Amino acid sequence: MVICTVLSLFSLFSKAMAANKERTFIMVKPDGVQRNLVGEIIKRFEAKGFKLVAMKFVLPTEDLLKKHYAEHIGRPFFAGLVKYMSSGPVVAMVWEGLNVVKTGRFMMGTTNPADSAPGTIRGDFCIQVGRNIIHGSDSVESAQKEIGLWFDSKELVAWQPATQAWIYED
Ligand code: DAT
Ligand code: MG
Repeated sequence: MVICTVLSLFSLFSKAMAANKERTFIMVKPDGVQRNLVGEIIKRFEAKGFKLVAMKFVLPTEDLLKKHYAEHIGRPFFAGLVKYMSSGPVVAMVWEGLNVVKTGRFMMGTTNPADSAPGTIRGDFCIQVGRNIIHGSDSVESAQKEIGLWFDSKELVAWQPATQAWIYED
């Protein structure tokens, strides 16, 4: 009986821990870098309470971008999208936390900044869909694919932020 209770408590604890470890791929696009919005964007994810797991400043190749945006191959904006995304350096990041994929999308705002609510990143800092300054994974599965494309597993840093007990109940 005691063992069962301990095991079920452990199982609940493990599930909560696993949920807190969801990851997303966030990227400041070339326009966000050129417009000096890198710090502003990082600040929002940091201040929210999410944990930075990896970050790099990189000039992406067209080959990498074609893989990253493979779901859009054939769309009329695809060529322009790859050209714009390869036109300058980007800041690629992995952020971790409870529901980080969905919350990250809320923080970004909708794809077209014209529809993004004020207070969101796209709502506050950009105007057109073709210059919407930030990328964020749209599902846990996309996040896993994108993190694997942009980062080597050795680049994902294991660390314990001192703030965790003040951000999560468990
Ligand atoms: P999101 O970046 O919100 O996930 P998406 O995956 O539908 O949006 O599209 C990827 C990017 O492609 C988007 O951030 C900007 C560009 N894009 C999408 N639709 C477009 C359009 N109609 N015209 C120009 N660019 C577009
Ligand atoms: Mg997308």
